[in-house]
Amino acid sequence: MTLPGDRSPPPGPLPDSLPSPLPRPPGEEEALRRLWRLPTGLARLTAVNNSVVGVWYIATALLFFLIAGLLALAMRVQLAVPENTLLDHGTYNQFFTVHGTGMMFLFAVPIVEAIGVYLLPAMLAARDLPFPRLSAFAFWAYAFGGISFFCSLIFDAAPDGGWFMYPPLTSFQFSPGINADFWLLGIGFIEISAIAGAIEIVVGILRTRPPGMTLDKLPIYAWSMLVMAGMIIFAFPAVIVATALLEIERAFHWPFFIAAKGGDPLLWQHLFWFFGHPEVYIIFLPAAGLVSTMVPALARRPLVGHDWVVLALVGTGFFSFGLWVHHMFATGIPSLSLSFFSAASMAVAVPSGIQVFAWIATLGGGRVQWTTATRFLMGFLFIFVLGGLTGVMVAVVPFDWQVHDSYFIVAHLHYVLIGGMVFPVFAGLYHWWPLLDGRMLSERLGGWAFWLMFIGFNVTFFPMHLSGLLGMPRRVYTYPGDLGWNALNLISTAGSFVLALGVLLVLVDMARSVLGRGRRAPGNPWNAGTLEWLPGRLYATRSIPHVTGRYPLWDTPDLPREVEAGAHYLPGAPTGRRETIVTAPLDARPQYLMQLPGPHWGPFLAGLFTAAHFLMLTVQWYQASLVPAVLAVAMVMWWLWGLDRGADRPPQDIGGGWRVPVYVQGPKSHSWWGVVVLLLVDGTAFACLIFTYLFLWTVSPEVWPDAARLPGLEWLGGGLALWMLAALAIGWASRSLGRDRQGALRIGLLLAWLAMLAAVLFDGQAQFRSGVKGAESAYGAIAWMLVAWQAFHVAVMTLMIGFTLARSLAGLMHAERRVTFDNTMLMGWYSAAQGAVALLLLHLFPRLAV
Ligand code: HEM
Ligand SMILES: [Cu+2]
Repeated sequence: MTLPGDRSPPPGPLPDSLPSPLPRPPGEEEALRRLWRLPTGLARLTAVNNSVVGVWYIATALLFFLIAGLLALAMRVQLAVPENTLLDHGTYNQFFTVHGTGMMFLFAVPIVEAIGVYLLPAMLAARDLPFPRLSAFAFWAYAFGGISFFCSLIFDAAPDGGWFMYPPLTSFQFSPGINADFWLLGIGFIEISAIAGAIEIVVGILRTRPPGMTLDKLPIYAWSMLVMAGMIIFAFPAVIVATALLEIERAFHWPFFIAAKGGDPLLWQHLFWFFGHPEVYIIFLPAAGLVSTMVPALARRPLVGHDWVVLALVGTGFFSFGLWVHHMFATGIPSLSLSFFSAASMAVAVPSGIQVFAWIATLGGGRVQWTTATRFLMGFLFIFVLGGLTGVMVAVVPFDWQVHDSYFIVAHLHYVLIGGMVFPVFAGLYHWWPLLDGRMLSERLGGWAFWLMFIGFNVTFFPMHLSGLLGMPRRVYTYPGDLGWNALNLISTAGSFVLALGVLLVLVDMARSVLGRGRRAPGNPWNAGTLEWLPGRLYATRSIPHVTGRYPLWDTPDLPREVEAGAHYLPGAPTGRRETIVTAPLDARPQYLMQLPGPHWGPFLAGLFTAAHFLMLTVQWYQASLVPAVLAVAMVMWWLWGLDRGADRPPQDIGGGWRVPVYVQGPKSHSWWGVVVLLLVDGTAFACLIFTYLFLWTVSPEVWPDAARLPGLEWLGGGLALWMLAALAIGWASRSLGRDRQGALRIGLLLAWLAMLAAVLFDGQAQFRSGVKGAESAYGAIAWMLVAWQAFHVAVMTLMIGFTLARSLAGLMHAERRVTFDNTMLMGWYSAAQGAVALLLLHLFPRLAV
């Protein structure tokens, strides 16, 4: 399909007609306001605007930071003096596990995503993210899930296996209560919301940029978020698979990690650290992106070495995947691979170094404004460089053996995490606060808060390097008084209270502003150059500017006024709905007008029911848990039903000589992109299962069956035929839809569904006949796991095909309105391909290798 707009010149320089000198029609702005206004009263919970959900999201993450921080204070009090009895051993274990897990999964990752949800659309001058209800759902699932996770402490049921939960310590034998299940619960939520967030961010950055913002003009923060989202897509599936395997082992005793039956606890470490190492950069890169955005604004000059910084971000994202093994130096890995990973771990310091130099050069060459944000940035640079140095030290294998699991590591990791992400985030709070409610935070209180936090931080964590070198192991709840650690520990504890006081002061400052006590901020208080400082309301900017440089507000000082006057793209709401412009991923030419969904109860309720479902699973009310599960799915379908409206309007004029359609389907649509990103996640998870299969075979080939015990090859052929049939049926349905033959479409969908169902039953029957049981050996466990994975996909397809059929029957789908069908088609083809690959692996690999 060629777009009517395609004949216009590509948006490099500003089109002649912009800024448009014409007066805007009366009522245009009021219409925008009305369409984007917030529901009031209880219905406020139905809001989906990114600028509102983003604030809730940030606030919730900060709340979890405080709770996890209070646990840290309690631990420090316990360790202040030797042989203290404030916390007993078990409680201490729960505290450090909930602290570490809470900080990593419920604070650090969510807050960087939350800031992205809030800030990205503003920086891209988009009216909202592409899937607002999805972000609202992700937020609610996270909020409810996080609260239930922390509540497990009250019932003395909190996990206690450390934040990385190594089996066998966490297996049903050694951790029989439900404590470990609570960890898996908390992680389950963050997995859901992190992935939903990653889909939003990727599609948002690649498709909802303003016209003219080609990739080389993309704000550096958006680059960092794009890399971060990409890393989530390829890293989180590993931890999803790891937690699923552990949970299944705990529930059904399938031995993935139990050595006596051919499993291997090291499998956990591989999967966990394949995720866990990139995790550190998932946290750090967005923080670096914030820094790279604040530094030019505060130094009043463009970022030095912009292209190098982009390269460093992409490079870090890429290489950090190769480094997981450095967390396993002490596990007896062959020494050649040790040296390789050791060198690689040091090499990753290079891109961080590039960024540090770029920041220093920018600050050095500019006239720096000394704000509270600047102070936090300086603090960040200082602490982060020290943390990087100790990082290079522990990348040296013999040194790592010395300090492994000592307080040196605790000191290092807090230097990197607090220096690398907490300080930039606090700088960001001070820097971007005026966007929230038009008030400044107090520079005076901010100065105090910074010095308390900076001094407190160093007094807390610097002595830990020394106590670590003196041999103090991590994760001990107390220690005898004659080892020379007493003074160091007392100093650390005192420091942690100074740090806490600094955080408290920031809270006081924020509370003052919320209560209306802060100074009113001018429109662009720091004279920054990026688009988030355009005057904006719930619908973001009045009109969407044409971008011609990296710092549009510096290039065109008059831009705020022009944009407010509606002189750029999309000054009103031509279709009478919420909408934003979708541009081409590379050259940012306008492609279509995306209609955005508005407030709805679905996301809130779906989040609530999802939480209830997981909670009931955790306390082992398996049957009852089905009720909220069904309800959650129903809520999702309810909110989806009203979407996919089709091209119910003719193409619309968005200004600048562009007339664009209001609906596209196929690979151009944002929905197609969203599903493709989801399938990348799915495919990575499947790859992790294949890795699991091969890894378990390398450690215990003796539990693999020989050909005689395998189901016959006719089971392979039959299974492949059924999956193939399913794929063909979907293709046929797609063609029928293209010709508007609804009957054939429905038959095709039903046929595809029946074929998939039959395929899974057939595969299961084959395994069943061969007599292999899941609990019998590592082979049985992974073989059945692969079947279960297909069954899960068939369950998803049942819902999707049912939904698509319902829309066909309701007359909501035809040749020019097929986005819903396309989503089902992509998922269906993927599931069939995955089913076929799993079959080939299960049937052929043992025949070839054993
Ligand atoms: C705000 C001040 C903080 C203090 C005073 C603090 C203190 C502590 C203490 C005392 C431990 C236990 C060490 C042990 O017994 O082995 C610990 C562990 C840990 N902390 Fe913090 N922490 C703070 C902030 C953070 C932040 C912001 C993060 C991450 C973003 C973080 C991540 C961790 C992790 C991952 C562990 C390891 C938990 C485990 O061993 O399973 N901490 N912290
Ligand atoms: Cu690492």
